[in-house]
Amino acid sequence: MTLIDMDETKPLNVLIIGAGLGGLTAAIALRRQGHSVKIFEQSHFASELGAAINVPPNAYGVLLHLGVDPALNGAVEMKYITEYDKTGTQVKVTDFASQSSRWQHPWLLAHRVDLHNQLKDAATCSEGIGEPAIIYTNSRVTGVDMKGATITLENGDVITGDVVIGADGIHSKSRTGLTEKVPFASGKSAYRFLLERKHVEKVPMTQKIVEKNGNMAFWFGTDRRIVMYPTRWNEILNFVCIHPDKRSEPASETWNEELLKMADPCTLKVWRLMDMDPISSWNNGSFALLGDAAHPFLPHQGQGGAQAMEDAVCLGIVLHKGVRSSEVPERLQLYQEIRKGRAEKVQALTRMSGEDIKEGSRNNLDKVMEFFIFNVSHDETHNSTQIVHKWALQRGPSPFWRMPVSFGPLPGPRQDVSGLSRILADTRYITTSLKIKTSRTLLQNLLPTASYCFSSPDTVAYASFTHTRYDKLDWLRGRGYDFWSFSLHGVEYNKKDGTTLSGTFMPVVFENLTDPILSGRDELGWPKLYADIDVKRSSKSFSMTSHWCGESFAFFNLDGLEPVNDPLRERQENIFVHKYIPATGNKGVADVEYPVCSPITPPSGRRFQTKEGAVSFKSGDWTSLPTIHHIVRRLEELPVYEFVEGTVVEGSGISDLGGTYRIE
Ligand SMILES: Cc1cc2nc3c(=O)[nH]c(=O)nc-3n(C[C@H](O)[C@H](O)[C@H](O)COP(=O)(O)OP(=O)(O)OC[C@H]3O[C@@H](n4cnc5c(N)ncnc54)[C@H](O)[C@@H]3O)c2cc1C
Ligand SMILES: *[C@@H]1O[C@H](CO)[C@@H](O)[C@H](O)[C@H]1NC(C)=O
Ligand SMILES: *[C@@H]1O[C@H](CO)[C@@H](O)[C@H](O)[C@H]1NC(C)=O
Ligand SMILES: *[C@@H]1O[C@H](CO)[C@@H](O)[C@H](O)[C@H]1NC(C)=O
Ligand SMILES: CC(=O)N[C@H]1CO[C@H](CO)[C@@H](O)[C@@H]1O
Repeated sequence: MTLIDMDETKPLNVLIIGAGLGGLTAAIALRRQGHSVKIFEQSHFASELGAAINVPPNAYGVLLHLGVDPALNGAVEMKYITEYDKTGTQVKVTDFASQSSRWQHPWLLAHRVDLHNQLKDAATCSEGIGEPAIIYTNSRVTGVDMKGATITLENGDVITGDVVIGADGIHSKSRTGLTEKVPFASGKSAYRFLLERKHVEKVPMTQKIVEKNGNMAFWFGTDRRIVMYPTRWNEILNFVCIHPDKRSEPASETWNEELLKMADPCTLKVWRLMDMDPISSWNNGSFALLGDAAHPFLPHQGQGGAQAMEDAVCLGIVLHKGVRSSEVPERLQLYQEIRKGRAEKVQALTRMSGEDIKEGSRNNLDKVMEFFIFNVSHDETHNSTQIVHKWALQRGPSPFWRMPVSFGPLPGPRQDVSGLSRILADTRYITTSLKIKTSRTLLQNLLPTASYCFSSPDTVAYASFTHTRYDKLDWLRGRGYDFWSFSLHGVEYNKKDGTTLSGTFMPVVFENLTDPILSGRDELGWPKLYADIDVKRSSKSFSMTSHWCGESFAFFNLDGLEPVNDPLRERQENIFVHKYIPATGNKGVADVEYPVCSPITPPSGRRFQTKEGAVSFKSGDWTSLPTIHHIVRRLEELPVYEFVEGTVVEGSGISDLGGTYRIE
């Protein structure tokens, strides 16, 4: 849905602080929307440290949507999860691949450097959708003006854009404008190192654990755990050893020592695992946080990078092509509404799944599995798309909603797809009405409640059959349709407050197109039904036959039509209809029942008139007209005391009946 004119809007100038996994993914998402993206990275190389990273299905889906496929760059599909106890005894093997049909995308294990390079390429390459993002390395950001979308660099340079994204990681500087909270030590640290698989295979004691491709292995102690998984075409093994801060030395299991001995001291690093309480707001003005800057993650579920990527794809959808600079603050607020609840929930569950195991119990991998099965079942691309769609509808002009409601409001004669009014000035019409004098007593039976009555108690009253042909309707892409109605003149509606409205009561309308039938019934409350309508017209005559599935039941004729030159006094007329919608599953009970008034200005185009005319009906029986026999029978039984006149009016410009209202 498009609420804005794409041609009129300029791309946004996006400034991203930090070229980590989150900042780069955001750059890709935003360049693909046609925006102009600049990234400011403090480090010289803007390259990742070694070690590997999980790309769970929720993140893989995001990356594929953005045209980045880590599997093409050596990321390995996780196929098995093997659990060991602390002595190295195998406890359980889960065939993970057999479960993966639950998600659209597999679970990948990527080398961080490979993934980072791939994202950097996708953000900055000259091919691809949109303008390449520009990365400024060695550009440490020291200040942010959130309202003015302005950043200050360490060297004093000041840069202003339309939006600033703080993707500067766990020790975010840009976050300090939003909160005084800072990360705290979680009590655990992690060694991370990489080994070549071929070396591990050579050692008899460790050979067994690397037999299978795509195998993720866990060793559980009470307050420590080791996670190992392969990456880069299954040739490299990534180890994470999580343990209490105070014991930053390896456990003395022999196989464990064996592995550590193999690690290259240059790649072996100790990381203090930091945590942070949720902050109350991620955004202010034209500034928003993303990734670890907004929600630092513990590593237990491989969701830190994944949530940063979900943030990034959401940002691209919220700040889609065509968004104006002035809309940025409200859209960043929407971004927070979409993302904050989920990211912080996943963060809390990650924390729980890293808790120490109680003495005597096996491990908490079942809990971990349950969490991640649930939490990776999320598709942020599609989720954000739907939410932004709904949000956009709510703030546009309010169009009519009617069935089916699943897809949003329906365009109709009174509103286009974004709720704006239609142009009806070009619509051509020909209206032919045949007025008769007939029995007031019979007509009175057609009034649905005692609040409607004839203004005169005479035994005669006037009624009209009116056929109209519309052409060049904007809302039907220039097409038209035919309809005819029956109306009772000289009717009053007596309101409960004692006042009275005068007008014409319309018991039924037949139309030969479904769309106006449905919009007219639902939006206006007009009693419309379907019928085929055939019209023959010459300069002097008019004839109409109406059919239901080939069965003719209504016949109107006029002869001797002559042009009339006296100007018509335009006077507004009240058309009364009785809106009624039955309650589902509750016969005879209405969900909705009330009187409706459509004020109408009679057509004032070229007029022709005659006194020669006839109306007749053929009601047949319930076999020939199984759905409308009772209606036609009532029309058929009306005596024509006098054919009063026939009138044809031709012109252009019609009302959309937008002034229709509920009487009470
Ligand atoms: C041991 C460990 C294991 C992990 N394993 C996984 C895993 O398997 N799967 C997973 O999804 N996540 C994992 N994570 C978490 C994941 O690494 C982070 O959540 C993710 O990197 C966050 O991305 P980011 O872009 O928000 O931040 P970062 O990747 O930290 O990037 C921030 C960037 O901003 C730059 N920067 C900082 N300050 C400034 C400044 N003032 N000016 C300019 N630039 C600045 C930094 O140099 C950096 O490049 C793990 C984390 C740890 C510690
Ligand atoms: C944004 O920050 C300003 C200045 O600190 C503050 O007054 C304002 O309340 C903040 N707005 C929101 C929406 O948080
Ligand atoms: C979209 O995500 C939110 C949480 O972020 C969730 O509450 C909602 O149910 C999701 N919608 C769908 C259709 O999955
Ligand atoms: C409605 O009837 C007219 C004939 O009067 C015909 O020209 C037109 O095509 C019909 N419209 C539809 C949608 O059948
Ligand atoms: C955000 C989210 O979906 N969190 C879910 C993660 O999994 C747990 C356990 O299944 C659910 O309770 C959370 O709602």
